[in-house]
Parts: sequence; C-alpha cells; structure tokens
Amino acid sequence: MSRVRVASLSLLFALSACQFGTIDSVEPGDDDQPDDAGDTTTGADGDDGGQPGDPGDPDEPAPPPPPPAYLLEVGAPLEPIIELGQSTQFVVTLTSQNGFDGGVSLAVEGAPESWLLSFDPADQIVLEPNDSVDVVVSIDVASNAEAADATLDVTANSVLGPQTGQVALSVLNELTIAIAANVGEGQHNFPGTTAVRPGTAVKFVNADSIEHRIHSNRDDENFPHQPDRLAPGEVYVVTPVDPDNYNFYCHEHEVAAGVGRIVVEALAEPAE
Ligand SMILES: [Cu+2]
Repeated sequence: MSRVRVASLSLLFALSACQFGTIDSVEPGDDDQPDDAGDTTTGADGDDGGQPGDPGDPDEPAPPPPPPAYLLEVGAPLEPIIELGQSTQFVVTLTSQNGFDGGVSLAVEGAPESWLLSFDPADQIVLEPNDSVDVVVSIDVASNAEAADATLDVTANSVLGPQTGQVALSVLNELTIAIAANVGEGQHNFPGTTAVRPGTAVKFVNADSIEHRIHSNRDDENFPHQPDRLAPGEVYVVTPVDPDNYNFYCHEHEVAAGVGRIVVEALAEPAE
C-alpha cells in the first residue's frame, strides 16, 4: 500500500511541475520576470524592445510592404557607329517590381527627324506583376538622312511617373557601295539609285579578288572618272554635290556588268 501511495504522490508532483512550466512558457516576454535575459540585454542597448518581429511585442504592426515600382534599363546599341544607309538597334528592358502592373509607354527623343525609329513589339506595353519585357528599338537611317552624333533620351511613363535612360549613337557622313566577293567579270550588282545629301562621302569598296575601276559619266571634280584600277581591298571615295544625277559603271567590265546612279537629294523632313 505504501509503495502505491508514494508513487501517486510522485505523479502528482510531476504533473504540478509540468503545469508551472507551461505557465512560464506562455509568457516569455513578461517584463516582470527578473530572469528575462533578453529583456535585460535590449534595455542595456537603449532599445525599447519594440523591434519588428519581436515575439515579445505582439501588438507591433507589421512593416508596410515595399510600394510597387518599375525599372527601365537601356542596353548598348548592336552597332554604336554606323554609316548612312544602315540600321542599328538597342534593347529597352522594362521590369515590374513589388507587384506593379499597368501600362507603360516608351519614347525616344534626340534623334534627327530623318532617322526612322520603330519599336518591337510596341512603344505601348502592359507590364504584368513582377514580369519583364524587352522592347527592341530599331533605327533605320536612309542613305540621304542626316549624319550625326546623337545622345538619345529614352523615357518610360506609367502611373508611377517617368523613368529615364540614355544611349549614344553615331551615324557617319559616308556611304559604302561594295563590289562583292566573287563578282569577277559578271554582274556587279550596283544599287539602282542611291540618294545622298550634298557632301556625303561615297566609298566604292572592292571586296572582290580582281581589279575593277569606277567610270563616272559626269567626270566632275566631285565624282571624277577613276584614273587607276581599283585593286582588291582598295576604296575609291567620291563626294558628289551637284543636284544632277551621276551614273557610274565598271570601266573594266563595261555597262553590261551593271550601271548605278547617285542622286544628290536630301531626304525630305517629315511634315510637322
Ligand atoms: Cu568590274
């Protein structure tokens, strides 16, 4: 009997200790507890113990989520320096942050009006939450457009306001007409008609492995008949300025190999 009674008392004591332990554990942040080491430490730091996420401050409001935003990144041009009659492009990346969604419109300013700009897929896009969209901006420069060193200002606009970036681009005041590799005595494939502004340097490049020679029908000081043969790899540069047409062909392989024409005429500016 006495053994049973001792065992019962032990069990009762164990249950009581367990209950006290449970009561202690539900109040870990009780400031009245003298053995609350964490509270003593924060007090020494001069902190009021109200740090976000502190389990001792259940009434502390959660910090507000970061506000929606979007980013604009402007990539480097595929070709930062081009000639007249060529094209280049750069990529604009729009990125939603913190759940932003909505329309974003793109604008590129600072290019001469004679340069043709286009946007793929479009200059107006819709950003989905936390998504990213690449817009390819293509710049096509006609042979008789304006040559310039330009710094283009790229602006994105949404309900959150503008984001800006820049890209630098040069269009040289020159244009290349190539005699292609392996042309030989066959068709030279000169462009039919090429319009240039007065003073643009027209470069005839011999990319073939045999000699050619540029014949000029006008033979004036700005576009003379080529006095010597054009060796493989060499360049013959003329600068037509007269508004009349210049016809040319290969003196060595004659008219049958193809005739080209240069018209001196600036590209008309787009109407306002
Ligand atoms: Cu030739």
